[in-house]
Amino acid sequence: MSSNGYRVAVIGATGAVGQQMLKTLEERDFPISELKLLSSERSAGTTITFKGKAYTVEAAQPESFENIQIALFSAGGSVSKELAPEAVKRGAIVIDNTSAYRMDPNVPLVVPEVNEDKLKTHNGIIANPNCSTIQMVAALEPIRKAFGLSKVVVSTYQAVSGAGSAAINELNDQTRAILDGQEFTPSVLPVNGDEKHYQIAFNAIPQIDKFQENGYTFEEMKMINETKKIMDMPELAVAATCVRLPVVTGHSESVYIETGSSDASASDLQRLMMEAPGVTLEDNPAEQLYPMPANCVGKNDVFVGRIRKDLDQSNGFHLWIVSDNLLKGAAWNSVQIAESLIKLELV
Ligand code: NAP
Ligand code: 3JM
Repeated sequence: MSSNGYRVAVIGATGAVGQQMLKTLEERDFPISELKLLSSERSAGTTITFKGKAYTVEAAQPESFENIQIALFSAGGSVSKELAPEAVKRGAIVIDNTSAYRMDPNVPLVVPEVNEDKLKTHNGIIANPNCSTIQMVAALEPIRKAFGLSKVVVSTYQAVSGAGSAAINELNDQTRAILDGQEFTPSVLPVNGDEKHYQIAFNAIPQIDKFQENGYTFEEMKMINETKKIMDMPELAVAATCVRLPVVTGHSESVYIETGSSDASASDLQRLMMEAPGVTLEDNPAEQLYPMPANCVGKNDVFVGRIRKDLDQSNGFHLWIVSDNLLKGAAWNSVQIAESLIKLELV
């Protein structure tokens, strides 16, 4: 570190994740001596204010990374594929928010509450998991540690902000059009740039990211493969169904798990959630207390409630897990990784 901080670049600084990244860096008072804000040609030349100082956004290119120590990437997989190696070549540590390197065996895939130690094995690139994976494993890891884990079946209720600022605009515009009785043509969801687009306002779309040959979507396969990698359990049975909802921010998940032993009770799991780092228990049916996306926006924690024992399966439990997808799901987890790198003296 130079005298007053690190030389940091944010790639995708004008996007939904990049904006939260800057807000989080500011809130955490992350030690920065020099800040470079990068985007595509489209936003180059625009100005972003960080800690009261105006920065001009530049178009990202290999030379942008000269002298950078920490590069936070959230500009899509193809940008990471092209530019992350260029940043590493120039001596930067890359924290990548895209799916480009997550399953690469040479790249640690890190949720600090779960596997911070894996940072020590990095070779320049560290991958930030998918938003839906992060909030789920943060809640499941303490249960795995205490009682073992053999099976996970998850259905998600995901917010549009996970698909970028174009999807947020699409939801707002469609909602307004429908309420005003106006015509509209869907153009962003389920997959921006794909052939078919569907209405998201007042709807639910059971497709997030592209379909794979096995009938699962890529988002579902991310959850399945990333969960096994982060928890270091290739044998764990995981199934996922990912659904997009007309919610702006905050992903919800209905999760069924089977623990390794039949010794656990619902109150054991509640106690574990109460003690888990980065997790807040909100679980009191008598007072209708449970997590909801509208209440988690702007908060870094993962919120868990509705914890029940399955009525037929003695080692089966149901949980409801909610978090701000742009914070713990993306920006906060990335900044947390950067803070861990400093703490472990890896940067
Ligand atoms: P977004 O709102 O659409 O923003 C995209 C950002 O990438 C903008 O800053 C854009 O710059 C920039 N960009 C696009 N093409 C570029 C290029 N060729 N070179 C440099 N910059 C480029 O999307 P978002 O929601 O912020 O998400 C961005 C990426 O983060 C996603 O594609 C995804 O890979 C990742 N992500 C990860 C998670 C997670 O779960 N960890 C969650 C959401 C997103 P302009 O302003 O110039 O267009
Ligand atoms: C979340 O490469 C792209 O166009 C981005 C697709 C994308 C991803 C991804 O695969 O990196 C959009 C939204 C994610 C993610 O975090 O997996």
